[in-house]
Amino acid sequence: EQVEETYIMVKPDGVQRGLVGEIISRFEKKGFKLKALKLFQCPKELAEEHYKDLKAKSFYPKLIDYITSGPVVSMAWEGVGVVASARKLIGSTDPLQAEPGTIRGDLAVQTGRNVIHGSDSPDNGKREVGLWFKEDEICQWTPAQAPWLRE
Ligand code: DAT
Ligand code: MG
Repeated sequence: EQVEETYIMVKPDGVQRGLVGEIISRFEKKGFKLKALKLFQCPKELAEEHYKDLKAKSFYPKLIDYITSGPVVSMAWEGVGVVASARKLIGSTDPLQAEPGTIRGDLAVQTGRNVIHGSDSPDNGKREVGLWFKEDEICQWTPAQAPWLRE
């Protein structure tokens, strides 16, 4: 089993709506390991680099405006299978299609305000954690509960 990392971000709407604690809590309770966390005003250049694969999309300018419209909460989470599991916890891109019980399914109503980002592959997890965090912002530690989460 491969230990992976994923970049999770509460988007500006999630911060404005007071959903930060609720969202972090879901990853914490699941049993993944938090490695980095910050409230952060994203500069335009970083938003563009993060979403560079979507540059040709019609919604791209609005997406960049949205992500840079207020502070975000940036997180790096680590664990076996964390990338795909986080995507399941998050739910479909369109919150109206997202299953109840998922973050978007429970907390959002529109794609353009879908409250959270999660990396879509282990490679992108690494890329995005490296993009949003400096080396000295990432903590290497062993949670006390580790032996109670995995045998
Ligand atoms: P996800 O965030 O689920 O990985 P994505 O990577 O395809 O989805 O797109 C990134 C973000 O761009 C998404 O969270 C919201 C926005 N977006 C995607 N498709 C959109 C659309 N058709 N209209 C408006 N915004 C869209
Ligand atoms: Mg994506």
